Amino acid sequence: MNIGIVCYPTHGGSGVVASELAIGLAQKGHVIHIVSYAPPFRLRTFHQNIFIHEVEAAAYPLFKAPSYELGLAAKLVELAEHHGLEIIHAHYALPHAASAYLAKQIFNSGRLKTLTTLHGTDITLVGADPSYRRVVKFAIEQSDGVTAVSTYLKNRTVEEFGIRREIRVIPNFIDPGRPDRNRGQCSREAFAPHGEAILMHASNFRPVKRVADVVRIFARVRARIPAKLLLVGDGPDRPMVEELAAGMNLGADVHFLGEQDQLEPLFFCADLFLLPSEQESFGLTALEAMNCGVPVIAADVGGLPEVVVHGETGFLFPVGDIAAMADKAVEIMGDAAARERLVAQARLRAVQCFDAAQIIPQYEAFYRDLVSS
Ligand code: GMT
Repeated sequence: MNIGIVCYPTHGGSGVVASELAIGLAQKGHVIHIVSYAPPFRLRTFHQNIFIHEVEAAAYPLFKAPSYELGLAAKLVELAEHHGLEIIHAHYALPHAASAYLAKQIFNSGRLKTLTTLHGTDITLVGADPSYRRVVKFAIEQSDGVTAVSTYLKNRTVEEFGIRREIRVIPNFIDPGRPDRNRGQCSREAFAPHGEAILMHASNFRPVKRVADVVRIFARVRARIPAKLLLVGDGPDRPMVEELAAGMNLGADVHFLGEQDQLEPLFFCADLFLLPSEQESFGLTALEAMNCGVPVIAADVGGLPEVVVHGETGFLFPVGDIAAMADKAVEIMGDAAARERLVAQARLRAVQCFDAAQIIPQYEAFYRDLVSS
């Protein structure tokens, strides 16, 4: 098939899922056109059958800002006309699904179908804002197909927007081979020269991730056992988090690594992954940690319970319960046998339930349903 994938190019989960889906589909012989405002970071190396198209949106003195939405729609129409696109797969409703709808109307042929994948904050945060919600609801209702990355997100979409149409749940996925390709690239000793425990967190440092909680959990852990913290990512909360860590005299034990294209090398240095988010429709980083055999301590919210099995592959606690999260981290680090069980179960669940080889065919099947309808 000839598939257009619209996504964000940045270090966010939706861009990672879209890029990995593109790679998996291209390996199966489909022709993939990636449409975004920059090449997605996971697609900066060459992949056969993947073509990258950057959207241009002209500035004009009358405009408050160039219209990315219109530039995206125009690019999609061009691809439909000149490259025979059969499907536009919009990752993240806003504005991608709206631009896909517009492109379909302009192209005006039954041949072009649209599929929207809802990822999380496009429904729970920004999409629910009164300034966008009517457009998001319309775009979801008008898509030929809609998927959500968790049952939680599907239900939340139905409640939040009163959607009645079918929404298929297709969970996010991992490549079970990725860990082996990234083993041994990170020196544990460089971060923890005296055998300290290593805790890790990775996110876009937005308020929804509660990175300050990560630092406070770490402070409690470090007060009881020697430990280091790896903080991966960047975003609006980073200055606040840096100040907090310095103010708590954690400076030398907290490593701010900034944005990293590959998390796997770092997972191999980590003993535990922390994800205490306020909201998480799925928690792709938790799944990626599990794929590398890293147990997860996370908030019991959103779709995280569909990924992390409490007591088996990690532990879930109420949002903000930093005392319980820290106690559990210390307990796990003090019990080698229990940690080993968690490590094995985390990897097993990632591979058994979220292998790309099982999930990508679900998208292919959906594309086929749409193309033949
Ligand atoms: O975490 C973010 O805010 C980024 C966002 C994105 O679209 O990149 O992540 C959302 O989509 C991911 C991929 O499906 C999910 O794993 C994340 O849980 C989800 N984030 C939230 O719901 C906060």
